[in-house]
Amino acid sequence: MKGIRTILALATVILVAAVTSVFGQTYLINEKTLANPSSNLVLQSGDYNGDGLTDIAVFRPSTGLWAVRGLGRIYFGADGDRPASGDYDGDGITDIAIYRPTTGLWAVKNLTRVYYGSGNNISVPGDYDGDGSCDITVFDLDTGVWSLRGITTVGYGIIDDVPVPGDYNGDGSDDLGIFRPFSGLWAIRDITRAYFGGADDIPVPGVYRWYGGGKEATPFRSQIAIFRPSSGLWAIKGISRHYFGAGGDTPVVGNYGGTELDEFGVFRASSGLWAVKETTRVYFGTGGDIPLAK
Ligand SMILES: [Ca+2]
Ligand SMILES: [Ca+2]
Ligand SMILES: [Ca+2]
Ligand SMILES: [Ca+2]
Repeated sequence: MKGIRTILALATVILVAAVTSVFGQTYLINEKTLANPSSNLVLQSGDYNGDGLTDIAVFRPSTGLWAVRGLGRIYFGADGDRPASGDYDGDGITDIAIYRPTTGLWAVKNLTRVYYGSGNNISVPGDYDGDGSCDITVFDLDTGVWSLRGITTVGYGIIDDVPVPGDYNGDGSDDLGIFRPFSGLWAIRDITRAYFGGADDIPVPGVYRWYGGGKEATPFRSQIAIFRPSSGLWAIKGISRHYFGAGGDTPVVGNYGGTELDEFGVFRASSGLWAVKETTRVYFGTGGDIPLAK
């Protein structure tokens, strides 16, 4: 998979972002989880039917409900679980998964259950070895240590850093990266360091433009980007600045429109509005019941 995701303390909002890229695939899947304290919904986009398009989806931790727009609803997980979807078997379809911080349980629906992680770890699934399958990975918020199950353990980051993994050089493997809110530092291991954004911003790396010569050159290269909830600013480093959304909106990023690139959008908890720039506006998920898919 491939995509984008973290824990960012933004007031009481927790952002867990993970980007992943599927090596050898012709599309990009982004996965994000964003907790919305007012609605008890966690956005968990991914490509749940393998058509190459990001699906609008939510997870309700209190009940374990997953609802994917147009596809269905199932129960998987329990109160306190964090969604950790990814393409764990490499078939091009995002698999529903949870991480249970209290015990370190990873449960991937129909595929596996393992214990990996403890303490103040958060799940940061991604394809770090570039084999096309999502790897079970945790990031220690206290120490900045990344533990990639069956692959390696690496210290990269310090306390209060926000993990922003993604494929920043377009080689098909997700790269370790952190965003440091107080200084705006982005550090992508072995690739780049830059200052972009700051403490009021949510990191939203994604593939917003073909890099360099276009799709053929280096198709899926994650770009450094931030969303500023106070103003609705979307700033993509070296590329563009747009205003989209309003104060309090939650950013959503994914290939919703079929361009193979990421579009940016927002989720508005008060109404359940999903608005994706130049692509779609739908209502799905609110502070109350989640509407039936379809
Ligand atoms: Ca899809
Ligand atoms: Ca899969
Ligand atoms: Ca992998
Ligand atoms: Ca890479």
